Amino acid sequence: MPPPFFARRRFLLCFLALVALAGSWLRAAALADGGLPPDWWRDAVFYEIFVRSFADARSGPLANDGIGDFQGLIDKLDYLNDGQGAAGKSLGVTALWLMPIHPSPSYHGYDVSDYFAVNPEFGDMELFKRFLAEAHRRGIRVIIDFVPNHASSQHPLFQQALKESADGDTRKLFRFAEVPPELFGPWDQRAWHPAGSPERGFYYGVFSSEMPDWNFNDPRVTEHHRRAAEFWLKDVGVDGLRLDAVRYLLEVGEQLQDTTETREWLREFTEFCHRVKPGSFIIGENTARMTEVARAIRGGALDSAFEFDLARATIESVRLHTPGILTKALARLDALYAGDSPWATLLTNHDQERARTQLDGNEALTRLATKVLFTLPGVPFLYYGEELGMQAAKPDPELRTPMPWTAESPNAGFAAAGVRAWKAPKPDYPEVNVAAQRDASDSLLNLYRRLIRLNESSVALRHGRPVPIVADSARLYVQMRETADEAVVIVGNFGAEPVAGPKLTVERSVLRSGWQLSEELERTTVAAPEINATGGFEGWRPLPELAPQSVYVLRWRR
Ligand SMILES: [Ca+2]
Ligand SMILES: [Ca+2]
Repeated sequence: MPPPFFARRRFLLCFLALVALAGSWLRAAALADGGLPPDWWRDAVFYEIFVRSFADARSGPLANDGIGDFQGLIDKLDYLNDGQGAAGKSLGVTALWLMPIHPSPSYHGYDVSDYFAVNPEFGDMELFKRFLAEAHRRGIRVIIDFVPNHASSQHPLFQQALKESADGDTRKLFRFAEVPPELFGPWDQRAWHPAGSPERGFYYGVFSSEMPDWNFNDPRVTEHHRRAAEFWLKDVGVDGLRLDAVRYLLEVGEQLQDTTETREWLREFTEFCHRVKPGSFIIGENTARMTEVARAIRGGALDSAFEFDLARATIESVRLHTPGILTKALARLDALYAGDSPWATLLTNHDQERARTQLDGNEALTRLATKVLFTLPGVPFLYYGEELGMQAAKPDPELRTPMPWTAESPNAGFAAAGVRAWKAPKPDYPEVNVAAQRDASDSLLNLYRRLIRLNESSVALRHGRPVPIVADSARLYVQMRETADEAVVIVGNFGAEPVAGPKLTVERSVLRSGWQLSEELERTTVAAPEINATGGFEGWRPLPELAPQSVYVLRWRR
């Protein structure tokens, strides 16, 4: 019979196991009925999809028109996450961001002509809801693009405004002026556009004449946007919104971006979304520098935002073999957010050259950048096709070409072979496609799978508190983060040659002797350090040598 201490401990372990089991059952149940645990997005890995380019249905009313649609998306959900966890063969992402799905005159959809409907080329609302249910069934949550700053010039309200005289009521929903107060916008583009005839004046469209800015000083605009947000979050059941171009909502005098009034509007809008759907996730596209992005997030204007400075630092660090660029960016973020990490990490999105293109087509560097991405603090976002190493430079439509599923000519499995696709796939699709990489264990696709699971399994990796760590070589990438019962040290060699492993010193951490240590990424064995009374170690050399372009994740578990 064990002594009472062990009996108590066994009871405690059983109890904890039951609690964990109940927790996972509750999570699954919550996903099924649409309820959302708070901050679910902090544990998610997001995948950004351009519906037009993902998959054309093979049967039904939307089939074989060369345009991706919701049915095609449903048919490919098992590729993204088959709901079987590590036992399955899927990529393992747990959330999707769909680029605009609303009716729009453009191919990209960032000029919305009806905020309450879906683009008929993609399907109808019933089909969209079926897609949503299929995603939720697999444990995948879905956020959609929401474009608050501007409408389409084809939006019925703007069309009506164009017809009105200068004091017309609908004109007040947009920014009209008899004479433009200034001709140019924040990046010296033309921002005031003639409204058709001299007596109708000009209107403001920060992006283009096809995208008239809403006038947020008119309360009807806020009311319209809130009704639309409530419709999608509550009636349709999406799990969050990705807000487009949030720097530009409210202009104040000559200040055309990053105004206090914009952050205040966003804070109230985000609160509204949380009220109508508790747990809904509001992430913004703010292309400002990290100080401004942090001000928005920390002030409650957004739950999260893309950390574009960090993305640039990641790519440049890898491209120039200079981890210091990234280390400095991370140190600034740690200071700005006091150790919290609510921001979204990425290598690229639909507006940027593909990662492999930015890395001069180099596959080894692309793999390295990917390893760095999924070992950064934050919430990772991945743009479709990056997991295959697609390459593309601007103009924008080239960044948004059909997903290559197979080597089938001429549509790469995106659409049936006899169909004329809305856009041709990239010419390297015979090699760069899902089928070619799925079963090749050393493929980029399989590296993504491994990294996504590693990232999802480690709270310390995603959101651990930063721990000061000193290495005896400044040429290496070294980070440490910890939670109450886990610690990770990330060691990277960004160079093309092997180097000697560094000696690492930590003064204090959560570590205690007896915690289990393993290396989780490069599949190597490491020597454990002597942990002192404050959780520190001195001059520890975990690896004799670091392979070229490698990232090691040394992970302790209690
Ligand atoms: Ca179609
Ligand atoms: Ca605006």
